[in-house]
Amino acid sequence: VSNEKKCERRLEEKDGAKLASLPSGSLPRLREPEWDDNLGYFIKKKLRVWCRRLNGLWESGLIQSTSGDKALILLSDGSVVTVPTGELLPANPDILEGVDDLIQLSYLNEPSVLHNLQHRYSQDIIYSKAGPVLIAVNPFKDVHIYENDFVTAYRQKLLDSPHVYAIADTAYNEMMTDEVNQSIIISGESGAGKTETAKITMQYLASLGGGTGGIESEVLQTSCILEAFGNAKTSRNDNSSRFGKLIEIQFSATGNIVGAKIQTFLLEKSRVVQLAQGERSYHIFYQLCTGVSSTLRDRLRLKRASDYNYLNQSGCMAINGVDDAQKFHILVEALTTLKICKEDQEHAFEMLAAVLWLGNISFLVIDTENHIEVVADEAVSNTASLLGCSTEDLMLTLSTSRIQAGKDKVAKGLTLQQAIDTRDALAKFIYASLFDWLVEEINRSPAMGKHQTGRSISILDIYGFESFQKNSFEQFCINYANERLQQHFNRHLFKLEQEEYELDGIDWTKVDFEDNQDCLDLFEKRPIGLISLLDEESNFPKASDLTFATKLKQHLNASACFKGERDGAFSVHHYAREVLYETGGFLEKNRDPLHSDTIQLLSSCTGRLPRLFASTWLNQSQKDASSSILLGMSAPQKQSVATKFKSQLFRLMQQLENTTPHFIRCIKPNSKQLPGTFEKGLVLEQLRCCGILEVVRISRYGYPTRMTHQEFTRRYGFLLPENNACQDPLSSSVAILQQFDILPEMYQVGYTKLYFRAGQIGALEDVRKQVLQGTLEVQKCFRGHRA
Ligand code: AD9
Ligand code: MG
Repeated sequence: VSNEKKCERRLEEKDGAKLASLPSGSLPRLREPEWDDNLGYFIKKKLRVWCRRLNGLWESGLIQSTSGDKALILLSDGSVVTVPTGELLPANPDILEGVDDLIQLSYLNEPSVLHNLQHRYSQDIIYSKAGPVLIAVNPFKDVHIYENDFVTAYRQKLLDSPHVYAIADTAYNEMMTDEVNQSIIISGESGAGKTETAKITMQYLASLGGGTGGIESEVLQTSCILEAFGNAKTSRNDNSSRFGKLIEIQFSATGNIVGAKIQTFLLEKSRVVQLAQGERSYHIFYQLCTGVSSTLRDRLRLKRASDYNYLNQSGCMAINGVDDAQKFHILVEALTTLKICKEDQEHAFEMLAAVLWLGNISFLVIDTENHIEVVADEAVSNTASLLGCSTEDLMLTLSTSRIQAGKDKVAKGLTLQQAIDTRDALAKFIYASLFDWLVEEINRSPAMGKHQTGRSISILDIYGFESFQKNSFEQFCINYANERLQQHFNRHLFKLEQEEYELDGIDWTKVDFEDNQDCLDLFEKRPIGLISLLDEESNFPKASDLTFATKLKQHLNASACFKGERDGAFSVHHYAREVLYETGGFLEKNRDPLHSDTIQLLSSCTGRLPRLFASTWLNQSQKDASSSILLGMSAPQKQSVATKFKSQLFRLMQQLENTTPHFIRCIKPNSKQLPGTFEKGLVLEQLRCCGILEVVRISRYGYPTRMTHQEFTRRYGFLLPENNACQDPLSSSVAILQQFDILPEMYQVGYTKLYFRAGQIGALEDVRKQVLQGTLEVQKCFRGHRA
């Protein structure tokens, strides 16, 4: 439906006949010389070039002379250097300095793309386009472009420069006119600005779709709750999201917000019990410890944050410029707005306090085999009382494991490490269950409609591609998710590109694109793929992280995307780059084991939430077991973390496939979270990782420079003999192209636009400039170029 509508709209705009290419005359052709064989042209015309210096960075300069494969370059700082000609690339003409859309550039090489973004960034213009993709470079300061007058300006189309508002507005309009669900997919690395961008998008939609009942403010409040429970300070970002989320905002037929639904993905549980130096656990713990009222503090038996082992292990308790106590009050308000009653709020806080006290439970080694007993102190009694179980049951669960011996179960003492693992597993389980419960509660809130309106905009804020010095199971899952999203991105962009050409009626031989299906197969193929083999090894009692690595090598070495490495490691050739994973911890993290004793303990608690968490877990395990039987597995099995994540991703992709996507790529300009600092190398790396250069590369195959016939004739029309001046824009465009006799393979004429291959506009610009400067007469300009 939407395509037909769009097509109709375009045909209405212009009834002109299709002009695929123009007859070529006998005149010599004016065109931008190919770069490879034309250093001479750049010297003669004094055109700028990029030259790569020894430090790998690009600088702009002018070629003075060439000799063999060396060129003498005058740099902008006045110095002259000798550079191999292979290290030179063409720079863009001045009129293309700081263009809104990268594909307007005549030359799409990396230094040109980078320079354009940096030029804009230095003027606080943080948004740019790369074709249909919005690029957002994190300003790390207030840029004052989100106030109400900006909302109005974008709404009324008074502004059309790239902006999140423009993307949100397009999505909103397409949803309203075409009645197709939309999605806004935000990606980028940690600290790049995804979550802020998601909030800015929601804020715009809320102000557009502000209906009655204040639902939009409730929708906005969800961010505050999710961030308190799901964000933490990391070394990369003081407010880093440790989960992925999709928020679907639903609208009525009149365009008002009627509800929202939140889905979350793979919360980082390990953070609850283990912190890296200088990082914090989830914000909520610190907010609770500092902000809680004294009566509730007594009831929760709460101490200061620094008294808890789970919080004080990293040497970081506060965040610069953040008032945790104040945040706590804002959080409570948000919970109340979303109709989570006081009683439930307190139940939730009890669970948080229980987790904190769990971390303070200690063990005493009682024999030479490292068996332990639980130290019966306030940590144990407080945990038990917060959960609603007896101290004895809690101590028994943490110190023994009951195993089946014939018909009976016998208790076996745990070693110190086993006891610590059991305690930490319980803490992680309670926290993750609390998070899921909270999301459910928010979704159940009356404000969060159950409406299936067919008019919705989903905003995806998911962890970006990660490649660290040491990569483990978490990066494995995150990068797999990004691989899936990348495929969605590629498919869509190629489709869009080709659709635009077809709709505008131009010749376009379909171009194959570099698919990442091989890499996805490497992850997903059954029975021989990374995830299947991981599951198989996870279910095998004698297996270890090392046998897992060996197994991968045995089975996957034939895949072009896989490389077995030494010492329990393997590499995956991702779309962004190769990542080395170390298998240490993979099996345990994938199994995510929880003793049946632990579940039994929670089931027996008097607290409402512990029982709820236990029964939810049991229900899920039953579902897993029946599906594992359906899948033909020999014994019923709990689904592994990787497999669960995979099916979540499949569902997500299905959901996204049914929407019209809009892509936003966030870029982090420096790693110090500083304003005004643009580190070229870091930005370039991200442009590569998030596929921006790929988009630009795709465009290079096609016709990256587009101008409507109106724009084109406005700029170059004066070059025509006077009798042509009054023609309609399309005919004028064609006349100009004919006059200049541009090679037919260098452009296409569409119904509404002209499409040029890279570099063409530069040549026309050159003639225009000379005519304007009076160095070339209009009548003679063609002859001049023929000479
Ligand atoms: V992570 O993968 O969740 O660790 P994000 O979500 O990509 O990461 P976030 O949105 O949290 O990054 O942005 C990091 C910080 O950059 C914010 O806390 C702000 O201080 C800053 N930021 C991001 N976008 C903007 C903006 N448009 N204007 C001003 C911004 N500051
Ligand atoms: Mg985030």
